[in-house]
Amino acid sequence: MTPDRMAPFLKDGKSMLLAYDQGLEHGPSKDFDDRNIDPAFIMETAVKGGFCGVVFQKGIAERYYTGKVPLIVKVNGKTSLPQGEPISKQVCSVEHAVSLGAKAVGYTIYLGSELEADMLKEFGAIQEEAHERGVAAIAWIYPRGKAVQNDTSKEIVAYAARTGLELGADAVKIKYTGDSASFSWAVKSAAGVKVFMSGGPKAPTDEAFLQQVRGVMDAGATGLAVGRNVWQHREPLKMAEELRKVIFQNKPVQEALASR
Ligand code: FBP
Repeated sequence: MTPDRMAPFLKDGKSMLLAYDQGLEHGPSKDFDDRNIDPAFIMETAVKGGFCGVVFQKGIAERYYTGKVPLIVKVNGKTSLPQGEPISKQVCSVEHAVSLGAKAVGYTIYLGSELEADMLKEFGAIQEEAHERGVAAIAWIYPRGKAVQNDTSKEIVAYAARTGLELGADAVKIKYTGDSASFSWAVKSAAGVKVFMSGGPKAPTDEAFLQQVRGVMDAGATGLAVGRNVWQHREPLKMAEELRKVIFQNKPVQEALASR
């Protein structure tokens, strides 16, 4: 029986994680304003919003992690500056992530990139070390690069999910296909690996975002690992409350929105 290394991040088998590594991935001027540029604000949002975990790169974890929600440390990362086929290499050891209090490490694989072999190999070693140290290995699996035409098709998202299973990830963070029926194929393809939806840019309305989350949960996923749709929201704690209603209380979107 595979040990459930994701247990620290689960409530009744479901989860919502707050991601905050966009400062490295996209740069501060693209995603942040005067409020959410402060990592302390994100840490507070994670605690007050009832999140089951928070995702930081090591530099932010070292300075701002308060220990009040379980920590995931991203152990690879890249900036948006280089052109060409995407690659993200290790920037933090598993040992250091664990010393910061991480209960999981996160690693991004750009599936389909000409450089994917480097990331598959690096993740292989990280997964083994994470498991030796008793923490989960979460794979962000984003199909990307010249060979990838549509990164949210049913086939490619299921391929990403299945790759997580084949590589021994405890959880995968993948993009939504756009509808629950096709996303359920990805969940089936993951065959027991916990599936988290990755958020993406802020949705045009709260209802549109919550409909996606509803679709993800109806497909049998574990939950979501999102950033911008929460901390770019005018009222991040209100959005967190609505997410909790959909994810943990299984409410329809209209009911989750009813308190507005
Ligand atoms: P968002 O919900 O803000 O999209 O965050 C999820 C995430 O995976 C982050 O962890 C990461 O920084 C970002 O998306 C990467 O986005 P991109 O698709 O541009 O690589």
